Amino acid sequence: LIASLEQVDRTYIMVKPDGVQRGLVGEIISRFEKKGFKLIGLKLFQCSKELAEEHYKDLNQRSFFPKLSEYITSGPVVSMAWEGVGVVPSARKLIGATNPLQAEPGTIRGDFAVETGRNVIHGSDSPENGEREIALWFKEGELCEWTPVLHPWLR
Ligand code: RTP
Repeated sequence: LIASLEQVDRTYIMVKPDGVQRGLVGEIISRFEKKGFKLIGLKLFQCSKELAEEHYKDLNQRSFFPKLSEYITSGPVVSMAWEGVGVVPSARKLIGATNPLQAEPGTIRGDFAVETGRNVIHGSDSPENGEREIALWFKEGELCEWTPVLHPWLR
């Protein structure tokens, strides 16, 4: 009841091409489901260079930007929108540090990745960026608002 008064946020989570190629999609979705967040958008998607570069536009002066764009467009990604109380920082915790060698065991990057340039997954870094990125990656009508009837204690 108290939790229901708290702000519900949305985050953009993306399994990057290496995660898709390595068969980690189910495992990753499962971690977010089991945590108790609500999936409101999901698609397998081959993105354009333009979209990848718009998504990472804050990094466009960095030396690794061309490689990052090449990486994200190298194969399909799985785009997801997740909703819940505190979902943005909590997802970042589930994901682990950007450099997988610094990510704790038990996190997605800590368990499944070695290199920063192949770190399996993306998660928005603020609720504002969550909204921005969801609007960027999903078209109108692709998100689904629904009420979990079997588990009303989860949102
Ligand atoms: P993300 O946005 O993908 O969740 O990653 P993040 O916030 O943990 O890290 P950020 O600094 O925003 O970097 C975005 C992505 O760029 C790639 N990267 N490569 N030195 C490098 O080669 C380098 N640094 C960053 C990673 O894929 C990182 O997730």
